[in-house]
Amino acid sequence: LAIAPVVAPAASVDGFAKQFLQNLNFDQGVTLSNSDVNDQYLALAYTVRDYLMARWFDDRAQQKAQQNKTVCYLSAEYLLGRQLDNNLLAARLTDIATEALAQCGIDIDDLRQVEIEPGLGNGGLGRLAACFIDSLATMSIPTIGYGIRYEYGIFRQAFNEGQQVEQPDAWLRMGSPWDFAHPEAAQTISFAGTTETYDDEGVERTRWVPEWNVLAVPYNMMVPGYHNGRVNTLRLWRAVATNAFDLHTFNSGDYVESVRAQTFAENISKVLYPEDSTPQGKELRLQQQYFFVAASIADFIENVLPDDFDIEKLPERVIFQLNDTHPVIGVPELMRVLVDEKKLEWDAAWAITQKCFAYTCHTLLPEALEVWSVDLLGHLLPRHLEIIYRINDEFLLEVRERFGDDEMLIRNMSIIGEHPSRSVRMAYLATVAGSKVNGVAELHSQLLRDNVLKDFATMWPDKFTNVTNGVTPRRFLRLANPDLSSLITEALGAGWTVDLERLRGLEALADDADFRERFAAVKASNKRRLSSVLEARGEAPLDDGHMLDVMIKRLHEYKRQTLKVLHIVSTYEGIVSGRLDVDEVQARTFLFGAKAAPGYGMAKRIIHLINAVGEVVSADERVKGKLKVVYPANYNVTLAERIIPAADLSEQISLAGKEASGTGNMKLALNGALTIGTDDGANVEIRKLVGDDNFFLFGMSEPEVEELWAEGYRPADFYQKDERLRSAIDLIASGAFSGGDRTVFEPLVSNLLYEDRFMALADFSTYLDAQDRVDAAYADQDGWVRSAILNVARSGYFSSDRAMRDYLDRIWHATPVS
Ligand code: DL6
Repeated sequence: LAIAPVVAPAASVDGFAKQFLQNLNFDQGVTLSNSDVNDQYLALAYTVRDYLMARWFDDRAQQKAQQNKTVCYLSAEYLLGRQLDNNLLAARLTDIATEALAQCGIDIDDLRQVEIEPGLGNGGLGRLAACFIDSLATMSIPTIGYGIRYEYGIFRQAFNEGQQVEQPDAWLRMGSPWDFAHPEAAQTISFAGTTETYDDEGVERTRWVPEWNVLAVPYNMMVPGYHNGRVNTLRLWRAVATNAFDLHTFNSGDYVESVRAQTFAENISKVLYPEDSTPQGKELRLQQQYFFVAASIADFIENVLPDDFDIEKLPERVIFQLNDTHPVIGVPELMRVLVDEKKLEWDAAWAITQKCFAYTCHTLLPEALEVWSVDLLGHLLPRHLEIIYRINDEFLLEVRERFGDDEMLIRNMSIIGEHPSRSVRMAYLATVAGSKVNGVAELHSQLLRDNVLKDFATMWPDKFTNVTNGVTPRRFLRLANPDLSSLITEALGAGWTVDLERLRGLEALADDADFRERFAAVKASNKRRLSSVLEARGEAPLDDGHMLDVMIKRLHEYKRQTLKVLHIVSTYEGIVSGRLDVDEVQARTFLFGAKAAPGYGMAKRIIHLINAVGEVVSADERVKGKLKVVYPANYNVTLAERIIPAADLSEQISLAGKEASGTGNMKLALNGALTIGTDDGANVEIRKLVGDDNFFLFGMSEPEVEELWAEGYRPADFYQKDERLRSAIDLIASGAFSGGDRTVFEPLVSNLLYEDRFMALADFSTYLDAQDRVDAAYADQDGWVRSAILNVARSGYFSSDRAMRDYLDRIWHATPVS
């Protein structure tokens, strides 16, 4: 039977209303009058889906027919944020839907609040993946994002007496209208067991005899391009037991034990690991990684490629982009598929594999570079370990050929590390296998070449490249900041949403007093909007006239939230001790948003300190109206979309050489916040673009950091030297923020004075000087707004569309679908 072509419903208010009511009746099983907001939200989501469906079918069919090269983005994390508004915007349905719902007596804003964002990522890396797939759809690049459909995403953060407590993120509990399960397309994924050789018509081959397996069931989500009628796919895998019941156990009467097997399998996609920069070598995490990567590779080969596809041509049809090391086990997996299943010669398989993978590194922290114990990997994936050993043997032969028998070099470059115990270095495996290796900002890529992967860069200089990160202007300007977007569109026309460099046109308007006034009015209104959001969450409202000083990012010592706290404490101490004239101090609200990895004790202490300082400062009459600290719990994408447009000052104060790029820095600059920052990550490029006059630089440069370490860093010397620093630290140590109990923050104080791995104390004095410059600049409101406009005007480079163009030109070489 021919399948009837799917036609999108009529794009009219009446057509939309009709479809919405139908979905309410037939999918939710309620009438309008007895529906609640969740029913209405789900019916609205189904309606938006209905409009996108025909395009989605078309795109998948066309992708198969056209045989274009597909970008397969392999990422263990996608921090998507809410979907409704993004999809309405992409499909040009926002006004139609608003009006259609109004006709039904529903305020669409009430439905927006119901959506629970899928928090399937930890922070920057996962949010970057979400920005990239948005851009690729908007640019009509055939793409499949592959990942894991965690049942529980990043934990919900709450505060109990100022301390972080974690609660499970049951994001699926009210339904999941944006994805489609396809059990018929499930892949069987195997684990453990042994390997054996066998005679295959005179050729000795190896095969894997696994011990157990699970089903990987794909859930497809639509990724609509902005106003281009294209819809790509994000395919997230969920683990399901292959046999719901172990029949033997079942028959023996142990029903409970037989169900346990199912739970065991389903654990694989149960929860996102909440560590963003210190991966624990946990078996379940390796299971997750192999699970989604093996399913994705099999899916692409079996379901996306035509049946008669010549596998030797694989590199013409796909590039698997490795988003950090999490999917790197895909390298031996593709080798296994090509050698063991497709029966290719090793060398031919390796040549194909190398062309099919490229690797993005997202860190500079040694502890963030994933390694897997050989024992664990060999136990869970025995055939893969054999393959990794062979890749390594052949690679080390190449090293010997190039550099001679330099045993130290060989040991340093080996994919297998020997200390402290034998392990597989996943970043090295990715570097050896990848056709390209890129860092995520100029400085980061340079440090990869010069330090982290130096020997590899010497061996293969052309393999290394840079692609500076970017953010999607659709979500982070057009949707998050509608008033600024309207102002920009009025000034420049609508094209900036897909061509962000057009923002340059605003430069001339920075000198236009009327435009500045309107720009400032937008910022003020965004602050009021944020204030209402905070009030609705039970926080105090924002005070008028305050500079909004924002530090939103994961809590990590290298990002130096402690330095920010020291600034707050120092200002507070300065006012109460009379060192600072209260009338001279610029009124500020310090806003933090940050989650700490649950097992990261020091980061959790820092959260406690921020909240403790906030409580004391906000309650002290002597600083009333001048200083306030706000720390809303559970910072996520939804909250970021409210904070960023309201911010005046963006804190990007990591120790130089530690933040790979940062992307919050880009979002804040794009929304007209001025940055106070070190020369680190993408700050370097932001400063270059917006200009020194519109950026507050402080702190040591990366070479200065190295030099100070080499000399022997003694943080206590800085404490002794700087009275402001001494007073601030002494105040914390005195128990002033812990009800007189000196023990509460003692570990934090000692860590700062005697270790301070991220050199907060060394950068303290230049940080405070830079904050004085911020105050002076803010006092000249006209000048500040001018700088803010120039920040927006010069941030076009940080669009993820540009980042995608760079990946396409330098790494992927894929072309748009016509
Ligand atoms: O590239 C996206 C994002 C960068 O902007 C951050 O600078 C970087 O810390 C983050 N990396 C990670 C991975 N692990 N660590 N650390 O989240 O990637």
